[in-house]
Amino acid sequence: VELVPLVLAGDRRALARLISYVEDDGPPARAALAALFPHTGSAHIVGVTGAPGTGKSTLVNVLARSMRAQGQTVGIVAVDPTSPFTGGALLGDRVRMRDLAGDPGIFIRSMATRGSLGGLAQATGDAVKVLDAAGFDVILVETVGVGQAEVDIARTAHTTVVVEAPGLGDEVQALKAGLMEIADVLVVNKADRPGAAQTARALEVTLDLGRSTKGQAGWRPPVLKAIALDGTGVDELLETIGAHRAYLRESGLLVRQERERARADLMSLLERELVGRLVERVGVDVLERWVDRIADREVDAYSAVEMIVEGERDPRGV
Ligand SMILES: Nc1nc2c(ncn2[C@@H]2O[C@H](COP(=O)(O)OP(=O)(O)OP(=O)(O)O)[C@@H](O)[C@H]2O)c(=O)[nH]1
Ligand SMILES: [Mg+2]
Repeated sequence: VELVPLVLAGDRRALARLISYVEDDGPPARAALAALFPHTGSAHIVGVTGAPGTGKSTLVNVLARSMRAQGQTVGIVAVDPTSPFTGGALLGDRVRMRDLAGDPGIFIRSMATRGSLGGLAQATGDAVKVLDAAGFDVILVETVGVGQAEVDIARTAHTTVVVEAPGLGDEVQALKAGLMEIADVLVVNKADRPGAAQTARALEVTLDLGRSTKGQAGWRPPVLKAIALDGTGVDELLETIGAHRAYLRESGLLVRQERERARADLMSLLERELVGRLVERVGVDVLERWVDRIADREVDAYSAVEMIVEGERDPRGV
């Protein structure tokens, strides 16, 4: 908690340490987050997600540089999925470190997968809050869109950029559907490769078929093309992100989003807290015996839940 004033004053070392605490969770982190909370709410949070290897890290890198050129400060949170796909990650991230390190207006943080993915989503959301409180104008959150947890992380963003690339395999097409739903902006990266125009057209068609993205009647996700490697299309992407932000403000959606986020935060924390307390009160051993009973078809799960919550002590009468 003594780190809080330092973080608010822009101390980078304190910032890094506090995010580590947040990753580990625990009471000190919670106290610090509580103290920082009143200072959050001014950053524009931009999620960058997409299939593995589409060029997200490279794109985040050039985006951050352009934002800096416009005088904005940028926090970057890269969620390391430790997935079997991370071929490009190391390279992209190393390039990013080299290009952006040393600029005091940029702070880069990788979140490692520790424990459950749900925990990762929580920790990432909290790291974003810390950067928000520390005063960064924009926070870029890179996630690989392979699972629900990553999609949840993307949902904490105001603006979600989904990165595609031409010529991806069928297995990647499958996850597109879920990603399309959360996209505010679509980018076909690697436009220097053949098939980019085709991919962009396919996305437009999918948009025509789908329509309702996040219930945003007044916003159709634009499909842009980019070459992250040389920065082509990045200005347009930046403009589009700005336009989406303006749209959120003017339509009143920003306020509604904020409420939704607050609700989701509250519910997930309540769930964790209540289940944790219940497990503590009932005891893991007793829960295991309930599991046995359900597995033995002595009782169904619904009835078991009712009895556990009502405080029935021991299912096998020990
Ligand atoms: N041809 C071409 N290659 C690109 C472009 N952008 C990125 N790449 C390359 O694609 C590879 C993956 O780039 P990354 O930026 O690491 O991709 P990523 O989406 O962050 O990858 P993961 O984090 O592993 O999912 C690297 O070898 C990049 O150099 C582009 O516009 N054109
Ligand atoms: Mg990456």
